[in-house]
Amino acid sequence: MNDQASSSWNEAYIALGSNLGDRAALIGEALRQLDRTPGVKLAAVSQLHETKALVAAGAQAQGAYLNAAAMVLTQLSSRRLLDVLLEIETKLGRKRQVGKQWEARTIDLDLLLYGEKVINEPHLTIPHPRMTSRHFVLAPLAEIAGSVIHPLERAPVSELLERLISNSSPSNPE
Ligand code: PH2
Ligand code: MG
Ligand code: MG
Repeated sequence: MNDQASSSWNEAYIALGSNLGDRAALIGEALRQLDRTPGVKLAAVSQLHETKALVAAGAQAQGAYLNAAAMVLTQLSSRRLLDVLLEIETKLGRKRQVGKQWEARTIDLDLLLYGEKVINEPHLTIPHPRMTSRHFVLAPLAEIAGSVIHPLERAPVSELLERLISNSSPSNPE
């Protein structure tokens, strides 16, 4: 796709998560920083969902997450928006270590959807490849984007959530 910032406003959806520090304050601050970014307007935010941490098989249990979803209108390209998300994560104390993608984190900002675009690049895959299998992503997202169509599944987010719930074990809903 064209990487230039265009003057049109595109709808993008972002997943937020935190399980380290003052989780609600960190999510609130991430949303404020997003809204303050030139070319980004915060348009909708879900409730905060407290969710059991999903960890790698065999890993130690972690503190519960707060998860949320947000919709922004943006003039930034998807790559530029991803850079903004990474910058905000760094400012809010996120430490990234190679091979530790399951560590507890102060803030995680994942780009889920960018309009109806499908992007497969080394550092950017849209739609987010794991969003359809994660209750902690789909449940907040369905609050603000239930009728939005997932461009690969060709189904609305509310239906993806229903499918996931009916296929998952009741003892482990997240
Ligand atoms: N994010 C992860 C790994 N595990 N578990 C919950 N409940 N919520 C998350 O946002 C989450 C997770 C990696 O990004
Ligand atoms: Mg992430
Ligand atoms: Mg994540």
